[in-house]
Amino acid sequence: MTWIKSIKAIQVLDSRGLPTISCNVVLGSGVEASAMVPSGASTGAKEALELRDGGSPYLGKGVEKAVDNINNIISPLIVKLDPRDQKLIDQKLIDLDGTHDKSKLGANAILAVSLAVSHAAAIDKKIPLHKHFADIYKDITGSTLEPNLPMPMLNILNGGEHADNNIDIQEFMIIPKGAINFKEAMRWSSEIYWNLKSILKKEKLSTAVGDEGGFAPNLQNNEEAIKLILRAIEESNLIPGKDVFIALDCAASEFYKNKQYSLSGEGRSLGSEDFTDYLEKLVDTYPIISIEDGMDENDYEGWKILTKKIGHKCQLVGDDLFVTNKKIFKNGIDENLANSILIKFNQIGSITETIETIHLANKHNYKSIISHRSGETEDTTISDLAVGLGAGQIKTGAPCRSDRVAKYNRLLWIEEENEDLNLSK
Ligand code: 2PG
Ligand code: MG
Repeated sequence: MTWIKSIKAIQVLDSRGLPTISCNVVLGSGVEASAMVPSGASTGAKEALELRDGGSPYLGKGVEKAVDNINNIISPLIVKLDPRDQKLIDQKLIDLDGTHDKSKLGANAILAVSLAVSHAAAIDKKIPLHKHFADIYKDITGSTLEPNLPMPMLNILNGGEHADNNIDIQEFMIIPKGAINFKEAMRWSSEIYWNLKSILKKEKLSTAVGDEGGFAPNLQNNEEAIKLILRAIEESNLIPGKDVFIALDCAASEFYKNKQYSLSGEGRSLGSEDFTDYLEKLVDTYPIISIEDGMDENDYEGWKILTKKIGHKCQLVGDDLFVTNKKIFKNGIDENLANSILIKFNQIGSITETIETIHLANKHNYKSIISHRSGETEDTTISDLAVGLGAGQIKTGAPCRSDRVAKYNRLLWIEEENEDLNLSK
């Protein structure tokens, strides 16, 4: 029988230079695997709790308590269990914590173990991680999915909480929908990224990058960002609205104050209804096919108006709105909010719960987009998750910076090694 021999975690650094957890699992067979957890900046209020130490080391951001929880509390409970039984292991972790938001042991501690166990089990089964995730999905839900390569959404211009510029919208992404395969999608995206850099230089704008590797210049307004990206697409001999489309993550909770959407970069504030008009105009003017967190996470009335107004012509993605939490998501589905969900496993804290949320989305015809966090590591688990569950879309930053390209590079290898997998359109 396959069994877990030991679990050990240490504190390492993420892409912002802040502490996070690296967890290593050793099996009785000698198989060994590790995983690291990401961390967000524009977090939803209802996310599971990321346990931080406080005090002065690392400006209070240390994760030594969470590391201790793994090494001293979680490890004795998990040792000897079968790593292939992800559902059982995650349930033990959830029960051991006992809180609704994983605030006792820390969602970062629980997720680190959950991820590392899945990696070790895949190696032990001698199958790629994405195939193991497909097996876990079947085990948890009783149903199967068609694996595929996700269409990438690449954030090439950063604003909001991810950059120190004056742009209110957090992410301006390109979607290379017309590409025939993942390799071509990445080539187009890299070319557009480099052409955008040349255009910014020509316009004497900054080419410094934000947290997710996209450029972060100061601009007149949000529309200028879109226009610059359209120019970069054209300079790459590609056609906006045919080959390449645009997606936005407004991360609107970050600029919703006193019931107003305060676009400080543009010097104006809009009420809910007016902000939905603003977004509708953008969708009608530009080849925008996806908008994430268009409204504040608690502005349900705004979400209802937005979904009614543009939900038929644009993917509307709930990130802070649903926080990968199946209970919160189910309420949103019942209320007809948005039509898609962003999936970030550290918002909920385990593989099993992440998969349950994706299953709920599948049952209700909501699209799932697998996502990185703005604070990342070289861990590539999300690439395999996107493939194995056939999610169809992944967003993991610009085609630049190792913490971002590690995920795209993993997908390039998966494509190379699996001729049967198609790029999802
Ligand atoms: C988001 C994410 C990732 P953060 O809002 O979608 O891009 O950002 O990890 O800071 O929440
Ligand atoms: Mg978001």
